[in-house]
Amino acid sequence: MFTKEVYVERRNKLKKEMNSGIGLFPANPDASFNYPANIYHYRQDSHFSYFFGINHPGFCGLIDFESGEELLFGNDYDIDDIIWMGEQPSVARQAAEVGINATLAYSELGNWISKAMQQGRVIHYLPPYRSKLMIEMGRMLGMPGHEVKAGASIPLIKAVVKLKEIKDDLEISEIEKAVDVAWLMHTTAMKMAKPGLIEQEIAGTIEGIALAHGGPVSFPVILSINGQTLHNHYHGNVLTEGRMLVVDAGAELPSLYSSDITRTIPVGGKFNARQKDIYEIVLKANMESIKATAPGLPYRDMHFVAARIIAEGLKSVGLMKGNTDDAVAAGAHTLFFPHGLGHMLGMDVHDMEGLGENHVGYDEETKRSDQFGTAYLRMGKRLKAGMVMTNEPGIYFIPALIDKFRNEKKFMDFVNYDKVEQFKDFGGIRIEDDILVTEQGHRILGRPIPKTVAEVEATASEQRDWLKIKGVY
Ligand SMILES: [Mn+2]
Repeated sequence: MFTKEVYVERRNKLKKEMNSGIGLFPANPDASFNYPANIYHYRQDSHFSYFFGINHPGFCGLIDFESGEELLFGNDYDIDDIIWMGEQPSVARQAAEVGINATLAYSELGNWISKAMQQGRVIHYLPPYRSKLMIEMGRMLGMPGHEVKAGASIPLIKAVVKLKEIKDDLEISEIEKAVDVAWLMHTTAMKMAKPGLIEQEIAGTIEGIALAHGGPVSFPVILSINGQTLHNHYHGNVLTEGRMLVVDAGAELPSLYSSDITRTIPVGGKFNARQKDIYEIVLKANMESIKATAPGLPYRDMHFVAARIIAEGLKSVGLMKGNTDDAVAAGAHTLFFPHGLGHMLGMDVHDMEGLGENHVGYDEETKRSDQFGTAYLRMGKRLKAGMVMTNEPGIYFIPALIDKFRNEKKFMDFVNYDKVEQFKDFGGIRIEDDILVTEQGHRILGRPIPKTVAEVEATASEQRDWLKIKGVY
């Protein structure tokens, strides 16, 4: 948790954006997996954490945007809780630590809200995503649980996006620490990517590195020799020479700030000629689109910088043909690059995605494309200093997509399908960094993680130090 001034300032800024009604910020409840008392690792809601700091369930924060009053609802622990979980600070003390003086028992919350609603006050809340909370909020707001999400406040969503899209120095330094943990995760994966290992041995080890630094992974580890599947969570394959391992993984810190990094590693430590050709194209797309990143430009332009480099590169190796600009305008590159360049990053690995991608990644001026592939671009809006987002181009050979496009005779002028057929056993390559937009341009966050062919091959040729699971910051 940060100092109380941080939370006071964040709430004050929100009050400046909102001038009427009441803001309701519930903490995340616990979530059970195989029976009620066996619960998942507790994860606080990022918005509650941003404004109220407390990392426990059973709380709800309220801000009266008219009077400026702030109120925290929560229950003090009883003797049974203390026996099982140890002494816990009182609600009043936890509230004071984040600069709130008024507290009430959680059981008072429902009454408090109905009274406010009877007085005609508008209750603003962000869209809930956990069904338990939807049911509870529905009960308090007097509507069926499944209707709660649709009633989320657009003004509050817009205000929260406006505040949270700009990261201050404190937040940037947390994200950089999370990237430093990812550095150890990824360099360890590189050193372990030897023939004969099973994917899960590497996936489990790097997840352990995140845990050893105080947080879980920021999303389930994506690690596969079948890198053509964008989000592959199956970890049962044996690594063999001639394959590449795509590792997309990041760490979450106790402060909830996260990293999201992808590297592609040749099993055994050396890329073959065909792999190197494609790798260099993805690397160039990554590095040139990072180089072009600056405040004032729409991120969609960076996406198309990468798309053009990918199309041009694939032309140079005979997989695409025709005029590059026409190919990209037609969307022919999406056969190989069927996703967007990146997304915002913060406390959530897809920062604020739950508020609606169109509110977070787009603005009045930049609207989402409906073209296949480009529609998946989660972030297209104009950049401002302080924004943090990922840059993650890739080239994939997805046999089912190749067959589909070929059967539909799509992009016949731009794709050399006969040559593409020979790449159906290739897999995929993705390279991802976390980028801060600065006043001058941009900065790649955190300790540099091997990325060029020479750097990746050098690290992948090393032996892993089996004792090193901790100590990057
Ligand atoms: Mn990502």
